[in-house]
Formats: sequence, structure tokens, C-alpha cells
Amino acid sequence: MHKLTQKILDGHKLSIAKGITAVENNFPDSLQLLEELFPYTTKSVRIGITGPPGAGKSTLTNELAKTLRLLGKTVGIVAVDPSSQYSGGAILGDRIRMSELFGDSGIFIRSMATRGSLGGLSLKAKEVGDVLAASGKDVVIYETVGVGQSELEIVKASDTVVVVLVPEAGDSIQAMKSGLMEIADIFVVNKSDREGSERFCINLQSVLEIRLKSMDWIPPVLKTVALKSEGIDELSKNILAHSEFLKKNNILEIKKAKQNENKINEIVESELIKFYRNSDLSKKTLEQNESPYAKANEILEEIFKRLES
Ligand SMILES: Nc1nc2c(ncn2[C@@H]2O[C@H](COP(=O)(O)OP(=O)(O)OP(=O)(O)O)[C@@H](O)[C@H]2O)c(=O)[nH]1
Ligand SMILES: [Mg+2]
Repeated sequence: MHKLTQKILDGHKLSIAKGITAVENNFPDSLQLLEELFPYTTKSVRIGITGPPGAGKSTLTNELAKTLRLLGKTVGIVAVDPSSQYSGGAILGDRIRMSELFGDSGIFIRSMATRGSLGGLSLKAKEVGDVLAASGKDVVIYETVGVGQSELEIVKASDTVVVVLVPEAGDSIQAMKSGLMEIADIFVVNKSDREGSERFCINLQSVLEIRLKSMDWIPPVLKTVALKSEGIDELSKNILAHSEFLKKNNILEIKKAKQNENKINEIVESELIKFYRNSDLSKKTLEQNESPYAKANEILEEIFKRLES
């Protein structure tokens, strides 16, 4: 057995942190760790919180986590931060805002930079979520900005997707374009202290009614002021209600199966990429006038040969 497995299952904080580091950095034994933890990952509820940059996702996540703690639930948070690309680490802002929760042993927060993960960001984030789930967290929250494919992949791996919008012109149109409307189970109109929030909610609702008539679950539109912790109880109630809805209608099982199938693909793909990048083949250079297509073909043939042997 991996030396961290039991300690993570026991909820030992330092071991959870070490396990996450192993997973994030692709340590050679991290796959074994994940495999051993897997049977214990299925119980926790996964929530994806996404939306445009600056919509208040971190503030909302912070407040939601506090509310869930008051309900006696333990919480893990994976904050995926694209802006870290520039600073080289998880942004300080998120850490400061979430720091209120740091003293609590029923909560574990990890910020992940998008930088340096070879297209495997969504896989890594989900694996970190699995470590947190195995450590006994009742709820695992993924916070990601709603732009970019891998960020969307992460929230798609959640049982309940919360799309956070703000009452500003163009925001809802933007959300529609980026495919956020389709994946939302719950809409939050945050910054409802701002002008035009009422009109915005009405508009959003009318768009939803046209689009989603045939769905069993009509995504509610909730107003929040995360900064003042307003509307958070209602949000947590709706999240729990959606969770119940999934269970009752046997949708959860189907979702989980689909998520696991996706994960197989992601693991295999990421291992193949690693194999290639770490091999001498990725360092080949082109001769003058040599076609990149021919070269790529040559490399692929060599890869297949090596994989066979
Ligand atoms: N007026 C108002 N401001 C808010 C509210 N919620 C958050 N903010 C402010 O909006 C700004 C962005 O909040 P964040 O929680 O960092 O937003 P985010 O969506 O996590 O941002 P990124 O992760 O950078 O995309 C901060 O200055 C917050 O204080 C709200 O309900 N009302
Ligand atoms: Mg944030």
C-alpha cells in the first residue's frame, strides 16, 4: 500500500497536502495512490462553480463553504486559477479571501495554477478532488473561470454545476456563447446589490424558459450578494435539492459512470503525451525543406513500434 493512503483516509491534513502534491506533479507512485483511494471517493458531492472572470466565484465559494460547515458538512475546495499563469503561483487574492476558513479542520483548500500542466489540467484538478473526497470531505467544490475548454471539463465532472453571472449587459450573451448556459444546474446572479439585477434575472429566466422547457430539472435563478453573504442559504438549499433530485431519478449513477469513462480517456491520453514528451522523439528537428507531416508520421510510426515492444 502507498504510504499516504491510510493517513489520507484518516483525514490527516499534512498527508492530504502531500498526496495532492504527488498527484499534481505526477510522481511515479501517484497513480497507485489514486487507485487505492478510489473506492472511497464516490460518496462526496461534487460541485462546480464557474462563471466569467471577477463574477465573485471565490467570494461565493467562501461563503458557501462556511454555510455548509454550519450544516455540519466537511468541505474540500479546488480553486483552479488561470491568472496564476502570469504570477507563477496561485493568486494571493484567493488565498486571502479563503483564509477565513483555514483554521477549520473540516475544510481543505487547494489552489492550482493552470501553468505547466500538459493539457492535463482538468484531469489533475479532478484527481486533487478525488484525494479530497477520499479524505472524507462530504462536499468537494471546484472553482474555475468559465473560459477555456479544460476549465469547462472540470465543471462537467461535477454533479451540480453552479454558473455565476453578474447583472451586466453582455454577460448573459457571453455565457451563452461559451456554453455555460447548457451546463448550468443552478444560476446565481451575484452582485445583486448592483443596479439592473432584477431586470437581468427576468431576462435570464425568460431565455431559460424557451431553452429548457423539456428538462426535468429547471435550473433556478438565484440572487446573491456574496460580499454580504446574502442568498447563500438559498443557494446551499438548492444545491442539496439538486443532489437529491439526481439520486432519486438515478441520474447520479449515470453521471458518475460517464465521469469515470471520461477519466479513463484522460489518463491514457495524458500518459501517452508524457511518453512522447519524455522521449528523444520530441526533440527531433526538421532538415531544410523537410515536411512536418512526413516527420510527424515518422515519429508516430516509431512511437507505435516502441509501444508494441
Ligand atoms: N458589489 C459586489 N461585489 C462583489 C460581490 N461578490 C464579490 N464581489 C467583488 O467582486 C470582486 C471579484 O470577486 P472574486 O470572488 O475574486 O471573483 P472571482 O469570480 O473569483 O474572480 P476570478 O477568480 O479572478 O475570476 C471582488 O472585489 C469582490 O469583493 C457582490 O455580491 N457584490
Ligand atoms: Mg476566483
